[in-house]
Amino acid sequence: MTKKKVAIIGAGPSGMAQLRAFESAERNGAEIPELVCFEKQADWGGQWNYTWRTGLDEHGEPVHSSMYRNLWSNGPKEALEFADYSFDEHFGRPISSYPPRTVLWDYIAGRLRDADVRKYVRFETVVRVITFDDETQQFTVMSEHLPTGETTSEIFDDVVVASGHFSFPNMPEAPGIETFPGFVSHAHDFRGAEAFEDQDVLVVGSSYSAEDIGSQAYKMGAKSVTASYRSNPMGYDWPKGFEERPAIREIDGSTVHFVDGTSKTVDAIIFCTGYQHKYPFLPDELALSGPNTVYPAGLYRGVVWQDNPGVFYVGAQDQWFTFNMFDAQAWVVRDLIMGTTEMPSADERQRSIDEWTARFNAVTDVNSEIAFQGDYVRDLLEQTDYPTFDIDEVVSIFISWTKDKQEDIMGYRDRCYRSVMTGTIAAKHHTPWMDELDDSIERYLAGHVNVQTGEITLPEREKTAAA
Ligand code: FAD
Ligand code: NA7
Repeated sequence: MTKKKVAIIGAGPSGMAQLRAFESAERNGAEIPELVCFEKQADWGGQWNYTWRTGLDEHGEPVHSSMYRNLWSNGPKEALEFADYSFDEHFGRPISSYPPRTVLWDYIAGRLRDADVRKYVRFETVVRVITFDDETQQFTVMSEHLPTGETTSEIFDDVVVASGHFSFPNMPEAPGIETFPGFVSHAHDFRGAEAFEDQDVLVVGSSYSAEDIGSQAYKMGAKSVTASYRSNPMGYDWPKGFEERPAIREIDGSTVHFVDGTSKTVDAIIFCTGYQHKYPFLPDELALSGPNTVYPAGLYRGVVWQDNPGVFYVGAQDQWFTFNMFDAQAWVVRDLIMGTTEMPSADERQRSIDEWTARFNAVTDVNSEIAFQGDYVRDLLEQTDYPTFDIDEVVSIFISWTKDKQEDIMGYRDRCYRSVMTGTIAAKHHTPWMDELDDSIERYLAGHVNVQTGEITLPEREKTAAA
């Protein structure tokens, strides 16, 4: 019998989880399908593989990453830790609860370093078109190798879509914006706030990006930061110079008028208005669409495309849980593809979708949404052999984290949590987040702070450079 052939689109954390899931089955003696993972960037890590470019990359391809230079984890690492590869195992000692991007990239990549799965990834290769043949029940995947422009068409039995959904901006209209003489951008193209020093900055939106890009601007010395909300303010106890206003009514030159009758003159406007589900390589009957939610419509167990169970999505949800949820999903997808778990009938899948949709519709607030996602992950873990972990503890970490932010929005990243996987208590970082302007892994892992003198021991390489 010929081996099944599986296409994985994207080698971000979700695609990497899928590779790890198959590799773990192989390590346990199973014969795994033939795998091809297509990744349009030159390295893996998805959003965590930062690129300085905005707009189009060196190949004229839209830049995938919405990441920025100075990003530090916006949630405690103890909530995203892999159950099969702890932070202790990777770093050999406790690290803080909110590491910068470079450190998280190192952790994600570190898990696969000895796993021999890189051979499955075709880097700098973008998937352009996928079609499904009703007769053969197979997919044709057309891809392009970006450096050479060479195109290839191949047949696959299953397709795992792991291309992320924080890449295509949702960019609304604002009346009069065409007269605005300052800087206008979307969070997707934001790479750093240093240029906002002494400027009046407006961020539009009231979710993670508005909160963090506004905070970055404040940290880098903006004269003022204003956040404009459509539905509800973030409501944090913002420092002086940081305030929230309701929706924009109109923009007149540099002056932004809000619906409450107030106005503010600003130098820069950054739309932090979220992203679209967009899968330009898929025909519309296979492409997920709709709002960014914890239970997107049309997916059995959040991963199987109900109308074509040869298409799987990993990481398509709005995310409280991230890396360990992608793992749980990838393990379940692996079992369904390999037939270790039988694919339920369309009716059974629909019954499950209806049941979970009803539960999702009963979600009323942040805490119940976190608990909902916890229950969802628990349900996945019950289906597969991914190492189980204490979901209730992760849910309570998320709830404490939301309280930490209410108490100190500029200082919450200095707090420490206990690992659900190993019990290790996070180390206190040597420098408060607000004062730390260097987010390199070398600086992050550098020695320790002398509590008497406040002196930080730097690694040899930096000592030499400084001499
Ligand atoms: P992505 O990371 O987006 O990776 C998708 C991959 O698919 C990319 O490598 C891309 O190049 C590739 N790809 C896309 N289209 C194609 C194609 N057609 N052909 C070939 N390859 C393709 N999560 C946290 O847990 N903590 C945080 O602090 C945090 N901060 C974030 C900050 C920002 C600015 C953003 C945007 C997200 C943040 N997230 C955070 C959430 C983040 O999305 C997840 O951590 C994670 O990166 C999602 O992984 P993914 O693999 O699903 O998608
Ligand atoms: P989100 O979490 O999807 O939030 C989008 C925000 O944009 C949200 O506050 C929306 O307000 C707001 N929005 C959307 N459309 C508009 C318009 N037309 N006008 C004003 N405001 C609008 O996206 P983020 O970028 O913050 O976060 C996505 C991921 O990136 C996340 O995982 C982070 O880790 C990083 P609403 O509340 O719906 O009225």
